[in-house]
Amino acid sequence: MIINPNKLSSDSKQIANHNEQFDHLASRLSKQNIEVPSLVDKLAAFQVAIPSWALGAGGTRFGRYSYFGEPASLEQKLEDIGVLHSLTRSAGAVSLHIPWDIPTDYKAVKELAFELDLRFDAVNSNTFQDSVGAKHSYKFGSLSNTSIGARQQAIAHNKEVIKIGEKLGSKSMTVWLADGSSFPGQHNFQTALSNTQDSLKEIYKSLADDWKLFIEYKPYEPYFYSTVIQDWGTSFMLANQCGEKAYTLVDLGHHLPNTNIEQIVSTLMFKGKLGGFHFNDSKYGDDDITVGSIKPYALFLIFNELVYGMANNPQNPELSWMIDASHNLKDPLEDLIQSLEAIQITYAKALLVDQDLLKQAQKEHDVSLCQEILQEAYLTDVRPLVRQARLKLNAPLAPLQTYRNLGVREQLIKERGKNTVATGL
Ligand SMILES: [Mn+2]
Repeated sequence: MIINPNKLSSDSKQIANHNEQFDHLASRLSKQNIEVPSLVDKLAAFQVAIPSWALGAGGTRFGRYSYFGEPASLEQKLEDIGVLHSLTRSAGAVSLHIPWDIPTDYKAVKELAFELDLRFDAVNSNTFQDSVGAKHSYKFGSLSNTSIGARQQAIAHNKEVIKIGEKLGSKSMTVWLADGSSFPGQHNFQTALSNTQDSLKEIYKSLADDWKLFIEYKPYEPYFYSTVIQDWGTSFMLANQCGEKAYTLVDLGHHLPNTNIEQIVSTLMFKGKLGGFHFNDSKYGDDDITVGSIKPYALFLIFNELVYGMANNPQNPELSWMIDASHNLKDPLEDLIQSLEAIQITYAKALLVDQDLLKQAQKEHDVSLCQEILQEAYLTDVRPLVRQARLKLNAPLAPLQTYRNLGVREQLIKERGKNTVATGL
């Protein structure tokens, strides 16, 4: 399904309302010496990749409920992302998961992506489940396994993923290693880490000069006692061991409760080693729920460090942004629209922080003023800025409402039926 661009324009009443709100905010911000047009340009340019596994119903350990009309093929997944992108103009990339989404016809897939104005962001390898007919099992690990056969099979898979990405025009691969142990004594920590390091170095050899390797970390799950790449320090160490094309990837949900994620982001950017960033939100753990739905102020503080790093750390590369969420209750497309909205809103708030004034207040140890500066930005209703960016890109002012008005899900069900199931967990 491809939305007719003529159906995306907002009505004159909506536009008049928006103009009034935008003019009011823009004149207020201009008085604070904020360059509103360049801020709107930054918002318009911000693009987030959608993973190919986020378009169907997600499951929990206990069950999975369909939304109907789920994409049954890679082409249909691209079309769904195309719908998101035309509604928001901020989802202009796709992150493929291998082996769930191996293209059968590369030329056709690339042409479709081009037509939908989508580029291929990082490709993702999977050694957290066994593929059909595989010689070795990953039950006791992949890149860290004590069995050399399992390790070699996992290395070969990662190299294959790079090859697939190259054919599509991707420039990076993300490794999230599920390896770990569920019981004390099960792993020799040093052996597991050493095997992982050697395996990653071997994979790294296959990277072209203009490619990046992202190493994602997570402190727990799927195993209960230990994870081989448990935290940013381990990921950072492994990335350094691999070389300058290897980076750490931060996923918001992959931290223990109350971790100061903004400080992690800041440290990594200072060292030029933050390569990728996965958005989601959580209450208890890796809940993978809608961005900004639980801890919007924490997200703002993280974005504040990202914005600071993007402006002050030329040693850090441009980041690969992706939404890594799972949809158990909401229509996945509606949920992703809400996440994209939350990302843009929070980015806009972070761009409002008066960094010069903050630096001065920090120098003078004016702790109260430091807090006031952050709160001033956070409490500003920036939605007119986000809408202005959309207007500039010919996207509807209210994407979710437009999605519903156009009856997108109903049409997808009509086209695809009720029984399609998207690949994924
Ligand atoms: Mn992730």
